[in-house]
Amino acid sequence: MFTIGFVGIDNAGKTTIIDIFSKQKLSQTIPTVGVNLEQIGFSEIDFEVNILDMGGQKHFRLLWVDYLNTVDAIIYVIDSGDHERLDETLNEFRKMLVLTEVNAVPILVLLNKTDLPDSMNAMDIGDKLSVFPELANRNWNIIETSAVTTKGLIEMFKWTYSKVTTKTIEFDVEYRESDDKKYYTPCPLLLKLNDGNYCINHDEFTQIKLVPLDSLFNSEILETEDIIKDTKEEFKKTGDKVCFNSIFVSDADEIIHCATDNSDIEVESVNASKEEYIDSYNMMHLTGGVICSECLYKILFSVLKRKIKAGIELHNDEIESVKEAEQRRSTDLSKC
Ligand code: G3D
Ligand code: MG
Repeated sequence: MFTIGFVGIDNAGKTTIIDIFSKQKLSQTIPTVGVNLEQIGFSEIDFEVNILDMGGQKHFRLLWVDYLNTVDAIIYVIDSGDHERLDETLNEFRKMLVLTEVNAVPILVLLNKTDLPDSMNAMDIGDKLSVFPELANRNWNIIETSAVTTKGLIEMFKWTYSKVTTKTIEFDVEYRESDDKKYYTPCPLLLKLNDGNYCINHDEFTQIKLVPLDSLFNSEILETEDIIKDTKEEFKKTGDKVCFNSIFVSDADEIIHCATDNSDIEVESVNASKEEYIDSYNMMHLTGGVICSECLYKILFSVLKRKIKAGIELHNDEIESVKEAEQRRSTDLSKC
């Protein structure tokens, strides 16, 4: 079994990221006391790891030294939105390099919270880190992550897996090609939760009904527009949205065509990029594709927060859906 140490000053997002893998939760508000050990298994790929979550508050940093000598890889987490504490985290990073000179394992730096406005980017921080002479002989890398959109978390997983096992792994969303179009199946904008299927298109978490992609390619159906129209009408009766469980992505012009509402989405106009959506889908897949009402509430709530920050007007039904999720969450905590 391999051991990975998560290090970084307090509030960087270490526990939140670990929880996405271990508990499929999106956030954790209790600061880590001391050092926590989690064991996480990924049965699909026969991979089990110990995760050490090392408390980042000043008085716990002394504990790092003992634990760092037991790890096979280090993940150092930096809050990209916290300009004020940048010097502090760079100093701790350098101390950590010195502490691990004997056990000089690979280091991955996560520039986390890149969903925040005014966040620092990997180029700038990478430049600052690379001047440390202690880093010269180390196997290291830096990636941008977000525990909110799950951006970069697949890359983090792939990197860590390849460093500790010396094997590589691919988690690609499956797609099929027809008329030069790539149809992702299942759709990367689809979240399969235990209380239904949700479409995360346009930052909305709309509950939808699924129509298998294959019915779109059935040889008896010549006109896909017709099946979209018919099915939409059918579901109008029930008040549900219909999803064809397919997203057409045009690589050339960065346009996502959504078969749910037959619309084109410009990737720039949505909060996350196409790759981020696909990563989010992959992450769900990796963690079992299921999250409970507690987490659903957190996702919905984070969407509202992001909209408020961006100055977007909220609809009443969005607020109602968060209230509903909040209610389900309090009665459904046992599933977490
Ligand atoms: P730590 O374990 O490194 O000390 P935590 O940090 O995991 O406890 O996270 C600290 C706070 O940052 C939490 O906020 C958490 O939700 C938030 N956070 C973690 N990752 C991200 C991210 O990628 N983006 C954003 N926007 N926030 C993140 P709260 O308010 O719960 O204390
Ligand atoms: Mg913590």
